[in-house]
Amino acid sequence: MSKIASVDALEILDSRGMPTLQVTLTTDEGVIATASVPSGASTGKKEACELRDHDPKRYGGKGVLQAVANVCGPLFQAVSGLCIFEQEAIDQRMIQLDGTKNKSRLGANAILGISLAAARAAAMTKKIPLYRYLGKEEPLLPCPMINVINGGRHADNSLEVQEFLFRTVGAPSFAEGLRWSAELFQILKGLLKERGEATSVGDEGGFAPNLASTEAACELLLLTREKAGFSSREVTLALDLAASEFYDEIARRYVGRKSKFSRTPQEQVAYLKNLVENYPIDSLEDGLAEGDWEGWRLCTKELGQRIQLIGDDLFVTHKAILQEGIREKVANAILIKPNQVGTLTETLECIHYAQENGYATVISHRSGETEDSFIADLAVATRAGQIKTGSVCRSERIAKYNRLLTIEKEIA
Ligand code: 2PG
Ligand code: MG
Repeated sequence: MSKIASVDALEILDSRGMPTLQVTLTTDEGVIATASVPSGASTGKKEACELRDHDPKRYGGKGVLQAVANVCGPLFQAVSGLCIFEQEAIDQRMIQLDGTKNKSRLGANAILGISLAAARAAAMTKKIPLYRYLGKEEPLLPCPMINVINGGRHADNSLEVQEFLFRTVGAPSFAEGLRWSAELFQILKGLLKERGEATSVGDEGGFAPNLASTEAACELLLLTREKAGFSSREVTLALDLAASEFYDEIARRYVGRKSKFSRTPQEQVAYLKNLVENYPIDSLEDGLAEGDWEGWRLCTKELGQRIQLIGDDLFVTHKAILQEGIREKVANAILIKPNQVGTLTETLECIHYAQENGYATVISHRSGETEDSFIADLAVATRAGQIKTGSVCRSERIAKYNRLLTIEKEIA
């Protein structure tokens, strides 16, 4: 009993209007679970392969009908009849059938859809919440990292840095942290309006104003914090530079695409140091590019004792790359995105490995999201400590925060 009886998939749209997958899995006991797969804009080179159709007549080549067919055909054949509680066996079967290093034959998007739907079906079968099924220890609510200003690839504005975030590190509960964040967001909106700046939002729900520089954005966030009445102990700033997006691998230089600068890796580290000295920033993500391990090493040496240094494109949720990072003393935290690796089992392995080695873990959304709130349960179950799932607007982001509010009430 509790065996996988059927699997179906549908091409749906993500929050950017791009096609992605929704997978529905049914067990022989009639339990029906659905999961959807997100998609990123600023992707790491070593991410598992997101299978797209490349048919120019549909969605500009971005359709996922082949991935849908893979779910319904070969992947279903591979997992059909497996016990729903054997997550590792389910994932392993799919990995084996795919047979490539980066899941490029059948698609990490197709594989992840089944992987997540299987876990959800298992929780439903046991009649327990997903976070209880996924976690063996006491659940822990994460501190939110709220992305209030979007730049880089996530907005058509002047800002090079992809994400400016508030961290409500001093909040006594998740609900309070979220309230603080929502209040900060509204105050920021007012300040932008006063200055005649646009209050339209980017892909992840943060504002996308045409501010003059990274520093100008940080100043504005400081003013916002002050106006909202929060201290430096209660609310801190974080940046995701997504620096792989502006690194020239041949010249080995960081070159601005929206603003004019060209820096060597050493200069980039000095620049980051300067930012941390001038602003209450206690977390930097992808401050260096994925291909610049020299720069990463230097940055970790200079700043690793002082603040959180998160590897996103750098580690792409791959345990083997994280292992190398730990050996090389690179970064001290990892961003976790299940679709970067393509199965729940590998995601959990990577989280546990990071935690065992003293690296902080931040569970993350993608810029292209759906209303699926799986990562909220994942964050609680794994005691990740932090979650980054966009701003406090746009329903695909809010779905995760609202799910966390529900969980917090449930476990109180
Ligand atoms: C990031 C993510 C999520 P994307 O770089 O951290 O915020 O963006 O999904 O575009 O990779
Ligand atoms: Mg990132």
